[in-house]
Amino acid sequence: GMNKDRYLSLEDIYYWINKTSQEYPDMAEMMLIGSSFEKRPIYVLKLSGKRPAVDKAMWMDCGIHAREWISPAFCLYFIKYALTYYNQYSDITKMLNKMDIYVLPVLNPDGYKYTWTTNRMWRKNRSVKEGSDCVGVDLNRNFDAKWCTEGASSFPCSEIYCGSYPESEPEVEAVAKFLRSKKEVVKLYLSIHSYSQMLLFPYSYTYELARNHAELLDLAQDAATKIRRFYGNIYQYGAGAKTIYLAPGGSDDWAYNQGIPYSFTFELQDRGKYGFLLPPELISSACNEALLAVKTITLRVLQKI
Ligand code: 0X9
Ligand code: ZN
Repeated sequence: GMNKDRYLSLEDIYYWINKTSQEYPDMAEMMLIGSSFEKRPIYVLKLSGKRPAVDKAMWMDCGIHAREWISPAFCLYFIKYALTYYNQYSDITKMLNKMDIYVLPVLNPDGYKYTWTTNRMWRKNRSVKEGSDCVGVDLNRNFDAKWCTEGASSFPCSEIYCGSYPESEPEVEAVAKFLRSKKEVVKLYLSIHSYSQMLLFPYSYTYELARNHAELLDLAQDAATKIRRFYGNIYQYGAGAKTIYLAPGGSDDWAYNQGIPYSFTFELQDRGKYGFLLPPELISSACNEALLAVKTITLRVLQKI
């Protein structure tokens, strides 16, 4: 398929999102939730089953960090899977019948574009700040969750620059605004990154444990165990601060503190052999195992809510 064996350019992704919403008008609604610093549109696809309206939803975003190309590829892979196999496979049918699924394929379009044209290893967005020659804010340090404390930097040239204030970046503001407006219905938040093969959950801004730590741990463990059993790959799992590092201002911690009780950040393949430069031949393997983790966690969350 179009997005299984190669990475898509930003233009191709925009085209793909639009085409997909037209091919599935009764299941996929294209929503414009904001625009980037360089004024590119930020689109969400709202996926729903063919049924009356429901009051539950999940959210998944991809492409917060520009160079993590497997992440947007996974969002597209997931959308394709959901629309193709609805009413064919019971797992995705159940998910779409019980909840709306909001998918944001490229949260950081300016950065993604920049990795295709100029610097493949760019991480941040492309915002310009008066008085600094350095460009970009780390969008996963710009959310309002213990903003800019230990694990982020207030230095604009840093790769983990937190920005001038929480939600200073239009990409973060768009997501935060959308999720605030939907926080009563969104029960599960997923953010897709790479690399290192980890399933992380709050908190990352503190070593303190989340209220439902045991439950989050159990869900992550179940997903990691299934990946290992079916595909052989090892995923570490746990609270972010302990499992990866202390890092404030992240979307997962922010969403969790908004009252979304199930919040995860996935770090997809690999464990460092290729790192961010995961070859196109490995896209389907990375996506298949991530899909298993998404389905495992979502179906179990559906039992709880
Ligand atoms: O540092 C990050 O933002 C993520 N790792 S990455 O290598 N993709 O940059 C981890 C995010 C974990 N969650 C939070 N820090 N809130
Ligand atoms: Zn990342």
